[in-house]
Amino acid sequence: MSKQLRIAIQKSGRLSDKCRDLLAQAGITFEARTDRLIVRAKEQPIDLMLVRDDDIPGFVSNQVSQLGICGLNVLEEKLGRVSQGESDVQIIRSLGFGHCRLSLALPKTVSYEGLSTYSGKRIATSYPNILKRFLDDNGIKASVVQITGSVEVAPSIDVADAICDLVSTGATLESNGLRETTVLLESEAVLVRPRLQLSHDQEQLIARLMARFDGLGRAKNAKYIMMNAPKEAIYRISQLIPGMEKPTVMPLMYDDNKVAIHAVAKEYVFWETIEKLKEAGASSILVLPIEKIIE
Ligand code: PRT
Ligand code: ZN
Repeated sequence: MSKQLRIAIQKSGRLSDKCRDLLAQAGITFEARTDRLIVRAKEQPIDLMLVRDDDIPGFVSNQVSQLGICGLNVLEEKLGRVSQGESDVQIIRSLGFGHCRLSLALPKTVSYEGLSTYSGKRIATSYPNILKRFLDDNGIKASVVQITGSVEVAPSIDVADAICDLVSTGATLESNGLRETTVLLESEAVLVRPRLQLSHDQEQLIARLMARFDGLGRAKNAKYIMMNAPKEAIYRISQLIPGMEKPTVMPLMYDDNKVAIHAVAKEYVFWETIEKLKEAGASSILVLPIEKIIE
């Protein structure tokens, strides 16, 4: 049974840097630049497969790789309703980057009167499977025109009457005179693995990686807050700090009336919170980033 764990990520594209950063933060680093398909990690029995994002679902499904990172959009296009558990591939983490949505859009000149507006229309897309499922689910009969790139220009060159494409800011639709009407799928990058049990070593490596990802996830918005405060303000202050567990309270030298308060705030600390801390009597407030939280 194999000891080596393969992780498939996008070779070059919107997700590549974020994937490498995430792995690096989890302590797994690879040669910075390479044209090879498989790169060995420096510290662990882990190989990185650098491939097109479209190949990642299939590689994980066939267990060519035991972990993969790709957009939910690609995953559900290639393997069906994975997020509803209908696949031999399982989503084990949503990664909080690569956010976008798969949407239907019409030329602005066409008025939208509900989903039935798409009946009988030609819809251009690179996501024919998700689109067909959506149309079937909603009882809409339309023809799906499969295009691999520049979907947004299809209506203007009369290849289609409407499109179904990824949208992030909406600028591409806007500059092509299109209006988003319906979101089919909200997507972000997800970490996937085969549903079936892997070798003991591979399962152990995955568990270790997950613990590291969770430690990073917990630390994402967390801050370490330090301040001085009058003794009588301790309770008020502990209520102001978001997501705080018990603070550490320490005496201050040469000042019996004040204490030092140290605490981990597990949620985002807004400027408003700091201002309220000051109003409650806190001074010398320091807010520091936290790299990892291991519980
Ligand atoms: O070469 P390879 O096949 O690996 O890459 P690719 O060209 O197929 O994918 P890539 O790198 O463009 O995108 C990888 C993944 O990033 C996608 O599968 C999504 O999960 C995610 N993602 C996030 C996006 C966007 N945001 C996005 N905005 N993918 C594409 N777009 C495109 C969209 O297709 C449209 O053309 O950006 C345009 C719209 O953007 P806005 O901001 O104008 O709305
Ligand atoms: Zn692709």
